[in-house]
Amino acid sequence: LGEDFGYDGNHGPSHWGEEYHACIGKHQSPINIEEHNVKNVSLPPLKLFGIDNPSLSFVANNGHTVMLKINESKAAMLSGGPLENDVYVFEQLHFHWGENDYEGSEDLINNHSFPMEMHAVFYKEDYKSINEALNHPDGLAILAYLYEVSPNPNPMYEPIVQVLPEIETVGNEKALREPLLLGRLFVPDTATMQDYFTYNGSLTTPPCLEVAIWIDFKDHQRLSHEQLAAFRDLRTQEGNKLTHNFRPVQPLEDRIVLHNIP
Ligand code: B30
Ligand code: ZN
Repeated sequence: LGEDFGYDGNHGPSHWGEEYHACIGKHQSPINIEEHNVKNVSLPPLKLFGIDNPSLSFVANNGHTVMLKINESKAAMLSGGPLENDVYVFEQLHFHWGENDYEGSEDLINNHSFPMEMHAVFYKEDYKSINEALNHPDGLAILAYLYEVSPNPNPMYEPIVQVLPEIETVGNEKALREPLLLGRLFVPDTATMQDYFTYNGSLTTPPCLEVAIWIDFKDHQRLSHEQLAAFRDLRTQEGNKLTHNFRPVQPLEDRIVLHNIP
């Protein structure tokens, strides 16, 4: 809360590097993933644990996104795939969106933007807390989900969308009315969970630390226009509508994006 960054004008992404030097680094996120430029690999299975227990959770408006956290600690864990035998603990999930249904995702696929992207942020268990994990290049693993517009609302997201009007003001938080099954948000389709892109990058917001192993699922989730539009009514610290909160893509530099073939 209260970080001095935004998505427009003097505080916009092109100015972040003035205050946060890591933002002009060479391994930044997001990126444009060119499918003809990826390296196909076959990694060990990516595994999620603990996601079948319903968890009490709350959503908060921090002025740059809406963030969902779970009341219990260690509600979900991630391992396998590019993480090998390391275990990562769920910390929070949040969303990035645009002012219309044609933009809003942070990572692009073949230069194509999607109207929304969800980030599920996990920290490496060995580092004990997210704050300590931010000091290490393998500190975070972030699952990225891309959305498409669909004619019908996605019922899995209704518990979140329905409380958005109650957290329009920065600093507001609201418990979800019902316990949430994280597994329903994370793996709607187990069959496609092993089909993803992975690369090393950064936080997409200041301080832009280069500490994240990104895992972008190829399969897309769906939300209706009305569900997407509800996010655009949230307010920033200054009281303006948070109509968009995606960072433009950053140079790939010397990195190689891997595509895991299931
Ligand atoms: S992202 O997934 O790359 N967009 C952080 C984690 C993931 C991403 C961006 C940032 C992060 O942990 N930042 C430092 C902690 N934050 C929390 C936050 O993200 O919201 C700082 C804070 O308040 O206290 Cu602003
Ligand atoms: Zn994010």
